[in-house]
Amino acid sequence: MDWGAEAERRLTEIAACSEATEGVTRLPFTPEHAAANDLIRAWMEQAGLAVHLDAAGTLVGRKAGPEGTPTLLMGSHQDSVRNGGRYDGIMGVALACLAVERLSADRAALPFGIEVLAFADEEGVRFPTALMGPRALAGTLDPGVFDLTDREGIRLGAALDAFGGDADAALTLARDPRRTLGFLEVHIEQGPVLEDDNLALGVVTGICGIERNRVRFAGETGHAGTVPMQGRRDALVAASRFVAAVHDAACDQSDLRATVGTLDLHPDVVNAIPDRAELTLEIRAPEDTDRTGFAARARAEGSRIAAASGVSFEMDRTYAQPAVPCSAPLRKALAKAAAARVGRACLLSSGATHDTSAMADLCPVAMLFLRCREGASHSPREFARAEDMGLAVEVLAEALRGLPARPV
Ligand code: HGY
Ligand code: MN
Ligand code: MN
Repeated sequence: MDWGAEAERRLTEIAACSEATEGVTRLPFTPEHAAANDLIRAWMEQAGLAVHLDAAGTLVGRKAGPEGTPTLLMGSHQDSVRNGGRYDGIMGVALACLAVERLSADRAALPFGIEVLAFADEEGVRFPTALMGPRALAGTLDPGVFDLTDREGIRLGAALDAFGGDADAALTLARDPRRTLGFLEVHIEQGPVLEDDNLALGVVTGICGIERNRVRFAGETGHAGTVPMQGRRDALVAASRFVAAVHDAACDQSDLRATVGTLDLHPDVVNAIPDRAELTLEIRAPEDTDRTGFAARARAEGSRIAAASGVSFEMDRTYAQPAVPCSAPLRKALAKAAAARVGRACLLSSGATHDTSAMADLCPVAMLFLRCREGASHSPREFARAEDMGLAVEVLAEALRGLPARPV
């Protein structure tokens, strides 16, 4: 089997499960998600896995090991950002299924159980939270997330239940760490490091921490033509000053990233002064103290700008995931398998967050990165080579063969 070509075929097919034609838009608990799960179910069954949807909306493919042995978990997320790429997340599900198939082709019986997990919602694009699936397995899921709503006002819990999950039962999914060998995730790098080093694969050392904040400025609306400029309480002007101040402050901290990715206005008409401006501020850093310190300074600056503009200011954190180191023994297993196949795989950190970030609260974790053309991701331009995907299947299968049947 040409594992890379098969991976490319599968990813091309599943990319059509999208609500948009420019890139891929596949949000959790939608018809596109249901269509994608039908294809993923077939991948899992072809790999000889028994498939079920768990209460948190994760599609689980499982092959039990010998009686009493622990389980090695693999997988990634099925969802995408809006107009995203066809590799972010879903490639990790496809390659994990193919690696299990690869092992079966060799009749290689593993001394432990294996599961491939297709998580519903890693991006947190539809709802202002993320990582619900891995957090359910890690036992770190906050019940409050089920009351968060999307832009149409639909509660996450209602969307999950309607999709076939069960919000109440999702809180009881925590796995036993003693029976979990680890979690391995294969993912496109989403950056330029491997391509610049002319390398197909890399082994991740650690994943940055992240938090998302909902920021609200509220002032007073009025007629755009009759209200004098002096004394206006314009929410958008205050928000704009805040965005510029946060951006400039982040530029002074080399390994910190601060992004305002969304902005909603009210009344949002051409000839009225905005009385409400709501935005999201996302902050990432390898060190959690850098991230939380930056958030505190942003909050103070927002209050100062609001007071000077005669408007009110609120900043509420809606999601946070600490930075996580990857497990040295699992990293070694991936690096050894990669060295045997491709000569070497560099070590690199991840500025993107992943399902692995939350799985680290359950078990040892590790990630294998694939080269990403021009580092483009969260974009229709995202691309991974079929030959690199074929190599990743071989390396993942090789790494699994090398793992002991006891927690590393
Ligand atoms: O945003 C991220 O880092 C990931 O792709 N969800
Ligand atoms: Mn991803
Ligand atoms: Mn992503």
